[in-house]
Amino acid sequence: MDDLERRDEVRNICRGDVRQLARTLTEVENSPTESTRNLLKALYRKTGGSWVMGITGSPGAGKSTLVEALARHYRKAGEKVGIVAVDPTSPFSGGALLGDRVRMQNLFTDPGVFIRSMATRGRLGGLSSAVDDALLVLAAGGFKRLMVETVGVGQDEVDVVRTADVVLVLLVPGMGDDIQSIKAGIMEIGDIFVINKADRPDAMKTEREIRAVLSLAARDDGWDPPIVQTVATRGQGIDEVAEAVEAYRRFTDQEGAASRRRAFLCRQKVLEMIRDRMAQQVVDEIGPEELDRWAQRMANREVDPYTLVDRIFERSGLTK
Ligand SMILES: Nc1nc2c(ncn2[C@@H]2O[C@H](COP(=O)(O)OP(=O)(O)O)[C@@H](O)[C@H]2O)c(=O)[nH]1
Ligand SMILES: [Mg+2]
Repeated sequence: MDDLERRDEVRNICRGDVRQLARTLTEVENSPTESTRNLLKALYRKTGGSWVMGITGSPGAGKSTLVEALARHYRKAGEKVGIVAVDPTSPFSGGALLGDRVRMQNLFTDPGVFIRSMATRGRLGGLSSAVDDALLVLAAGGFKRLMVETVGVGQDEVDVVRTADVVLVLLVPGMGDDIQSIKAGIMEIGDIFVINKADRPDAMKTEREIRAVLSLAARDDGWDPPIVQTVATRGQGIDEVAEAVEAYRRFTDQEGAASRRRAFLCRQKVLEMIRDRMAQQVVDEIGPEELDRWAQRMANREVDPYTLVDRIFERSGLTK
């Protein structure tokens, strides 16, 4: 199939047609085919100028609430906002209290906001390529201010936000030891730290703890991650978060760091796509049952993984 056959879809997406966007996002999430790739190729040429904010933190930290408040902030400035929530507990995915949904309703009916939730299951190649493609579709739809919400646990989720243009790590007061234990995972990917639920006691203490952890390792790029306190439910501190985000954007643009970082991420992405596509090709070639049989033999220690991969490569014609 070539681009021509999907020309109407491309046009609809670029017009920001909500139903078309929803359909295409489902296709991208579940079963991207060669035809999907052709569509994405056509869309890629229509994108650019979009900017991705990754928001991560523990379940219940207030990520969705913050994302919602930020969405309102950017809407006031006339920006179109695209949101991808990778969070099983997200109100966006319908797992929320009724109150949350009622609160969200005017965002849902605003055509300038597109919210999509994504499950952590999914296609071969994993979550981050599914999210990347979803963001591409939204960008083509004119949603230039993009936000991705993920829980800050699990490598998949961390990988997803890692590729964002700016990473916001959300913490709540009174985490204490938690900050120590999560620091290995997400502390070093945070460009901005948000202490949400600052209406609770000990927000200042938490800020000092974060400061202490951050001071252990200076960043290569010289950026000193700001810490902002918010009460997302009341919209407090949201302007400050947005200001910190713009400051970081200016910083990375100025240093040329943004384009270096993009080039680095593009390299990662290409390698990842090669891996995915080769893996898919191999699975298609030898068949999933055969793969299962080999895996069982390996589990029985009848074959070592090196020999196994050699054989599979031979079988699928990948060895030169
Ligand atoms: N007290 C207080 N509660 C908040 C604040 N922000 C969010 N919440 C509540 O915390 C709960 C979890 O919020 P949610 O945004 O769903 O968290 P997520 O799991 O990180 O997306 C909800 O009941 C929110 O209303 C805040 O700043 N202060
Ligand atoms: Mg959430």
